[in-house]
Amino acid sequence: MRVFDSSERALVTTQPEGEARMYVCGITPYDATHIGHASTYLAFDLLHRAWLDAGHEVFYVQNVTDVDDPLLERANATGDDWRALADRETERFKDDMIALGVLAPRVFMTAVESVPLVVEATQNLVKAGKAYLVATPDAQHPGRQDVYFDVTTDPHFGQVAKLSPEQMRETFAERGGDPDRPGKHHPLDPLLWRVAREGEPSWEGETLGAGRPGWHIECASIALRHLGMGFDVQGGGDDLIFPHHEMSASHGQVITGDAPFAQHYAHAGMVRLDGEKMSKSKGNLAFVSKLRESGIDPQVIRLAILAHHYRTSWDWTDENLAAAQTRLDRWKDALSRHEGPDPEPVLAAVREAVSTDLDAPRALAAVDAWVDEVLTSGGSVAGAPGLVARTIDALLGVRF
Ligand code: 5CA
Ligand code: ZN
Repeated sequence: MRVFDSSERALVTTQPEGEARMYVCGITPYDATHIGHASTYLAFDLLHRAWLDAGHEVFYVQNVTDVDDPLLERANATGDDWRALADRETERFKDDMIALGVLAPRVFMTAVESVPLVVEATQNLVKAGKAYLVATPDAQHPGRQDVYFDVTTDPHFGQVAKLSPEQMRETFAERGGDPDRPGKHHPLDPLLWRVAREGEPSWEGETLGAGRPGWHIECASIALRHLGMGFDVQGGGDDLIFPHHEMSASHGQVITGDAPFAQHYAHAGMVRLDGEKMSKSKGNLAFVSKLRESGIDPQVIRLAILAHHYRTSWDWTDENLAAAQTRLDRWKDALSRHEGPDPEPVLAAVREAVSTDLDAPRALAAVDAWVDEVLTSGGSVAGAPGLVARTIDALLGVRF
């Protein structure tokens, strides 16, 4: 199984020792799942399937960031209870993933569930001098302190994204970081524990005081707990390369004194709508659940997404859906027959395409070519459509 490693900027061969271990960053459930999210999870679903096909068991872990600033802000803005919002959207996400035929992670852990892990890891980092306290500006509660991670304690820091110091600083500020917070030792130091603020949910933090987890330590703690160091693939969208995956890796490395956090880092490109990255903060969204409610077959949504290579950035349009519907209809027609041309080359071609950097468009083209042949000239191999259908089901997740 080969996949493009964003850190090495090259195609690499994954080499799981027995069970393959994968962590993919999950949703922040303050709104419904959009096509961009779905596209990222479909990419890693293909990796999951390719590993299974190669004979590996797969230990797949995914988190849910069910407590975070944007979620609390949304709940405040709409007068919703933050927990009800998170639960509702997490359930909707699961329904969407099931409908799209995504194989479930073995462990699906929420940020709230990870609190004890985060508290333990953060206390240990403070004790070891790898994390430090920063006073909060909260006049009502003088003396309360947030906890920050000291990035200079990790000799491997910067190895995931391999950005210049200027690029790191700029990207950190754009993606939720706080380079200018007074009291920090280094502008890039990320938050580990946010001490309780008025009106915000908080959890018991032992010596840290009540508070809630920072973002990167959430994923680092969950990955370490379930997968351990050196797991095979850390995945997510390419908006997470820096700072998120850099910081989670760094946390893992400093907590364990071991490296690397993950053998490989793989990232999906951003799906756009009207030329801009589809994002909850911008509101330019196509929701999977809305499309389903409007009667669109989830298999059509799946095929519409798989028509694009996962590393490209592409625009979601209605034409994508129309093309996928046409493709699905043709496939159904061909697969409902009793005979067809030799199916073995299609199986080989789909396997080859998926195991070479998850090249779904090439896999779809191989099936299209076989389907064209069935629909134009038939074919004489009895049971061929059955084998092709099972290939499509196992490797591409499209069921008939
Ligand atoms: N909870 C964090 C990860 S720990 C988070 O980024 N949540 S999210 O809801 O914003 O995104 C969920 C996943 O979808 C992430 O892997 C993210 O990289 C990916 N993603 C977000 N927007 C897009 C998009 N427009 N296209 C493709 N993938 C996207
Ligand atoms: Zn994450």
